[in-house]
Amino acid sequence: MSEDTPLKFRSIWISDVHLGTSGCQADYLLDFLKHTDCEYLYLVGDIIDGWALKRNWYWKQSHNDVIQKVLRKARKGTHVTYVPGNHDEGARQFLGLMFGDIRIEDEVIHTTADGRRFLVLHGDKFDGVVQCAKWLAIVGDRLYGFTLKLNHWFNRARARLGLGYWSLSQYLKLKVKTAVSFVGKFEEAVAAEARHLNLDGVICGHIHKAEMRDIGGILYCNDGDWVESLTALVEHASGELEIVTWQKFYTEQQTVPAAATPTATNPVGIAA
Ligand SMILES: [Mn+2]
Repeated sequence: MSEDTPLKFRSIWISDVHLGTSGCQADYLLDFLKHTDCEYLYLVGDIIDGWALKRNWYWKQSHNDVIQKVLRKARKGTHVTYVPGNHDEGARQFLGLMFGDIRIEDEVIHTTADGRRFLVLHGDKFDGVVQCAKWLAIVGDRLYGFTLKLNHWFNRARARLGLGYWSLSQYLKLKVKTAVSFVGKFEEAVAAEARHLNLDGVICGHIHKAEMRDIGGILYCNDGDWVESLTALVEHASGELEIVTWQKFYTEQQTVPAAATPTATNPVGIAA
């Protein structure tokens, strides 16, 4: 894949970039934006993490570069729509306005090349419907092995203090199970909204879990995030939707082809 032939898509959706936090994988996103081209670009919320910036200022050159890259795309003719999320809710006071060449909307309807209509929104408004700690959904099962170890030391300390056994791992396992059911309930609630509006599907972000599946006749799509999963949702010229994981492509690009490695033509090698 060369620098001057970007991958062409009809539309691209990205969300949960969290610029302004150390967790933001701005370099990967920059690489993705450099190597792709589209007619419609949707920024589906939590692009800049205003909450985190208020607590602690963190801003790198690559974070500027992401913004510059998006503004440049908008100037060059890409239709850019910014749908603010809860972490960048400050932008919600500008709904319906244009910011340079970027349109700011609370939620929009996107029609695919094959005529299907999708509701595009961040998704945080369903937090009230689905009451549960959302961070648990992100942490997931990976924490479990660690908590088992932690549980061992935790209960040794409790025993020393003359306290009875209390299973931290059991407690967290229950919480993780609740988190898994939170994801399911969130997805169903978002799909129900699209069904209510007589649409074919919904595209959102917020829970940092890329997904594309049918929920009772509604195509639920989540474009994931750029903190951990490095994913985007793309629409091909045909109208077909697909989740792209950029980490994989990025790694492929970094792989040096065998032909490029030094060979016997190296004069130093010959002299030796
Ligand atoms: Mn969010």
